[in-house]
Amino acid sequence: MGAFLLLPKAFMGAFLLSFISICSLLPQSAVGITRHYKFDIKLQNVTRLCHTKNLVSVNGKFPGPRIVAREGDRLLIKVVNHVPNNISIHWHGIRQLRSGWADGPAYVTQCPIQTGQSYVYNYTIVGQRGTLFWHAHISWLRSTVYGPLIILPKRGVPYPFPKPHKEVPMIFGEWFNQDTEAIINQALQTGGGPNVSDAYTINGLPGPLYNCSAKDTFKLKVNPGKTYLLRLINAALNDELFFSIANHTLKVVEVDAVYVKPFETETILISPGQTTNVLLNTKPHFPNATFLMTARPYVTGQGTFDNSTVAGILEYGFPLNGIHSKDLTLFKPILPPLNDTSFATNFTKKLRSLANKEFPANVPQKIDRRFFFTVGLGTNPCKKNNTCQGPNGTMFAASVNNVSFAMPTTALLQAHFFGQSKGVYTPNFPISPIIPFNYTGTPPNNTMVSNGTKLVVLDFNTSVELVMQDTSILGAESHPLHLHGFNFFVVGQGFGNFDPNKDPAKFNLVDPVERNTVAVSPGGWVAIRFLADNPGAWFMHCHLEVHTSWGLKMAWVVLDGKEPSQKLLPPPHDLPKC
Ligand SMILES: *[C@@H]1O[C@H](CO)[C@@H](O)[C@H](O)[C@H]1NC(C)=O
Ligand SMILES: *[C@@H]1O[C@H](CO)[C@@H](O)[C@H](O)[C@H]1NC(C)=O
Ligand SMILES: *[C@@H]1O[C@H](CO)[C@@H](O)[C@H](O)[C@H]1NC(C)=O
Ligand SMILES: *[C@@H]1O[C@H](CO)[C@@H](O)[C@H](O)[C@H]1NC(C)=O
Ligand SMILES: *[C@@H]1O[C@H](CO)[C@@H](O)[C@H](O)[C@H]1NC(C)=O
Ligand SMILES: *[C@@H]1O[C@H](CO)[C@@H](O)[C@H](O)[C@H]1NC(C)=O
Ligand SMILES: *[C@@H]1O[C@H](CO)[C@@H](O)[C@H](O)[C@H]1NC(C)=O
Ligand SMILES: *[C@@H]1O[C@H](CO)[C@@H](O)[C@H](O)[C@H]1NC(C)=O
Ligand SMILES: *[C@@H]1O[C@H](CO)[C@@H](O)[C@H](O)[C@H]1NC(C)=O
Ligand SMILES: *[C@@H]1O[C@H](CO)[C@@H](O)[C@H](O)[C@H]1NC(C)=O
Ligand SMILES: *[C@@H]1O[C@H](CO)[C@@H](O)[C@H](O)[C@H]1NC(C)=O
Ligand SMILES: *[C@@H]1O[C@H](CO)[C@@H](O)[C@H](O)[C@H]1NC(C)=O
Ligand SMILES: [Cu+2]
Repeated sequence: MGAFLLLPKAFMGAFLLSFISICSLLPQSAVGITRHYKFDIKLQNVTRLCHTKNLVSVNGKFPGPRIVAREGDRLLIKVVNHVPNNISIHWHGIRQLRSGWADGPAYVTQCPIQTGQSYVYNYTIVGQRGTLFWHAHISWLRSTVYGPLIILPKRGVPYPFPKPHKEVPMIFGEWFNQDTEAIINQALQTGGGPNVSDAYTINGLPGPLYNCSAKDTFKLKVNPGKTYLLRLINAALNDELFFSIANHTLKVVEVDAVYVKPFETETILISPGQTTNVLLNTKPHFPNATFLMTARPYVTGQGTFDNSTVAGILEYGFPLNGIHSKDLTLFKPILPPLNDTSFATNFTKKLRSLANKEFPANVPQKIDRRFFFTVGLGTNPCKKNNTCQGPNGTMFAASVNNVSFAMPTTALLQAHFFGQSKGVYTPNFPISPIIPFNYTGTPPNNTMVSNGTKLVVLDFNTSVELVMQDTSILGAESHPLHLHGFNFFVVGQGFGNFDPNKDPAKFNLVDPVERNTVAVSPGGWVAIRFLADNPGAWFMHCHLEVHTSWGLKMAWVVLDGKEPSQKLLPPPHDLPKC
């Protein structure tokens, strides 16, 4: 009966009887429907900050179209490539149970879709509801090719919080005046750090704090005394972001499409690859003021970065009584300092799974395999006989356990599925650092990384514990690590070197947050657990795109189980070829 509360009062009165009859016919486990989308990858002229850029877009939209589905639905998304670039699309955070061919990272689960070609991504949303997003997963094309992916609960199933008056996706991005493909290609040539963005954006709009940008401002028009669900998504290329709304409190209710124990905060921290649903209760009466909603980065690295601030405007829509909103007092939020690791730590500590009967936290309690990975930057020798622009004339690199991942030229998943891994990858990714050192102490003299296309192979249903340790080799830095194909539980986090004797005793195995992207603390570590119940080849990488480009990535292969229902399905007939 609780479901009645979800309906607006007028609706309830008029349709109570028919609602009851429909409800009784529809069991909650009703299978979903199939939803068809078409993504035409096209070039589109977009002007921001007085710069016009011919950028890669989906259906001529920037940001791209919104996908809305329900838990249990099947999605069939036909992607047609009309641009000169190769493309592939990733459905970030979707589990892709047995449908790994639809995951999307180029050269991992598929060859890219070439110019003039198309591919139908075909997958079912199983056991997930909340906010996710989709984005290009090749080179830096996700800088303009991204959009929200919203999964509503099954029909008739309420949220575990009061039904909001309205739901509003807000997707953060980074705007570059220059072509981002040129930026990363040049950086990989010179070995130096790539140029930083010119602005941050909310729903593609930089807002009034930039030159020539006031007309490109995201406005959220609200009524007093209502609850709004803001679906926040960080699609920025290289920056974690603080976000706050002046004079309003946010209640966090979900991250990465998993409900959390609600808590209130003035400011949230959101890393690239993460999503956060917050409830915004508007003021009970028209406040005679407007409020900025701002975001700017949380920065731990040593390089240059975009320290600018994106702003949107929260505007109370009525009764204006002849007052123009521009005449109202405008309040600005105070965001934490750019380097506020104390805030970041306190915020992430508050995130806990609901862990109740309806939404249990199925944390693996018994562990089959343990892994310890260092993550961080390093260097490669300068290939040319001149000097490169990385540290001391070298080239910037990044690695996991000192292996800088070399992308194959054919997709890992095909190589695995057809038993043709020879010459594509080797199954010998180091389970711990080959040469242990003081990871967060004085950096070692030798900063050079090794490279290879090395994978970890896991048996089906292996329960995994992975500790990821930041290194201080070129400065301690926060790295938002994203795992494809799984959610994981964040059972522990700390600073300094992980202590395998002392730290596990402090793990939270009761209600740790469950998510798909977690930031390794700068100069610290994070411990995650997951059950390898999804056969396929699964990418894991830093979601700061610059670090991914430098090699901070690796992949897992999860073998088929014995039962037919535990095996990867064969590839679709239209799977792109390399
Ligand atoms: C974008 O602008 C350029 C230069 O003005 C023009 O040549 C081109 O046709 C435009 N492209 C689109 C897709 O509108
Ligand atoms: C989508 O995948 C399912 C499961 O493999 C398959 O049965 C179905 O035919 C596919 N649909 C299309 C349109 O390819
Ligand atoms: C907004 O917050 C500021 C600073 O805390 C306060 O001075 C002001 O009165 C508040 N305004 C409204 C309309 O809530
Ligand atoms: C951002 O960086 C520029 C250039 O380094 C500096 O001049 C400016 O003060 C910085 N702004 C903020 C808000 O830190
Ligand atoms: C609302 O604000 C405007 C501008 O700050 C002011 O002129 C006006 O008197 C205010 N009205 C009320 C009802 O407070
Ligand atoms: C953060 O930056 C400020 C000003 O740049 C500096 O004084 C402070 O020591 C820094 N804090 C940390 C934790 O690095
Ligand atoms: C973080 O929490 C600690 C302990 O509660 C507190 O001392 C510190 O001030 C908090 N930091 C921030 C930035 O709120
Ligand atoms: C760089 O190497 C090329 C051959 O690899 C050689 O011809 C050239 O003279 C070298 N330049 C310098 C400045 O050493
Ligand atoms: C660069 O060289 C200087 C002097 O040899 C050394 O102190 C520094 O640690 C080196 N930096 C890196 C990143 O290797
Ligand atoms: C590692 O280096 C840090 C910073 O210099 C130091 O505090 C710590 O004691 C060192 N740890 C070990 C195990 O040597
Ligand atoms: C690193 O270099 C310093 C100075 O060149 C030297 O004294 C030290 O022995 C070196 N350390 C190692 C581990 O090679
Ligand atoms: C990988 O390492 C080998 C051997 O050290 C080196 O020759 C090669 O240039 C490296 N490849 C890349 C892409 O860094
Ligand atoms: Cu990183």
